[in-house]
Amino acid sequence: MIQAIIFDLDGVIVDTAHYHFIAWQRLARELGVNFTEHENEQLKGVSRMQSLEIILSLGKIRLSEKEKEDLADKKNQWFVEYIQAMKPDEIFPGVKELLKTIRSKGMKVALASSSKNADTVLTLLNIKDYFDTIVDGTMITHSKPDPEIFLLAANRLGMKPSECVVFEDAEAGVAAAVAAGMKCVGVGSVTQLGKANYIVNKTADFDLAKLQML
Ligand code: B16
Ligand code: MG
Repeated sequence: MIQAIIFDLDGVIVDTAHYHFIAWQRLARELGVNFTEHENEQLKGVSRMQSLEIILSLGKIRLSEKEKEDLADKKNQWFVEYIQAMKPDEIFPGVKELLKTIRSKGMKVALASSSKNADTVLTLLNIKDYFDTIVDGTMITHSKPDPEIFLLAANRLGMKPSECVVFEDAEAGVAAAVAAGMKCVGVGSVTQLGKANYIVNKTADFDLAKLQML
């Protein structure tokens, strides 16, 4: 029986994915790498360093570890700059209500984001209190598609993987949920998220009555 829901952050609760994209695109432009929304799909849900590696491999660019760290820092500074103006009304419509309804049914709610900036984003949006536990990129060794982040979230909730459902917008995130032995609701397109058990266009479109039938 499903007793907990684990939410990804970027692309599921709020569109920080857009801010990641424009920061990576700015860096790619400086490096002379062609980088569009299409290539950006591969970056969703994966760590900052892995994202940089993908961009460098697109441009067939080889750099030292120090140079990579400097570029990753630069991208992060831009991202942090972009999100400063975020307001609570940027939370996707209906998401707060969904979180409240889940908890009112006695189920647990966790947040599991690969982002090391998740705490800043949740604070800017003023929604930290909506979660029973928060797991972010600072607490894990392997980012999605590795199942570590979801297993840690379930563990902190005192739940078995089979009792959890994950909401994810990234291919790497869906793969991580499946690898964790959890059911997954994909937020986005069937083409990208075909391995999810159920797909919705928007997070709040999910009908909780379907939860036990996934
Ligand atoms: P940061 P999620 C992920 O967050 C993003 O989808 C991904 O694009 C980003 O590279 C990653 O966080 C790391 O973010 O650079 O802020 O540590 O989708 O797992 O909430
Ligand atoms: Mg995401």
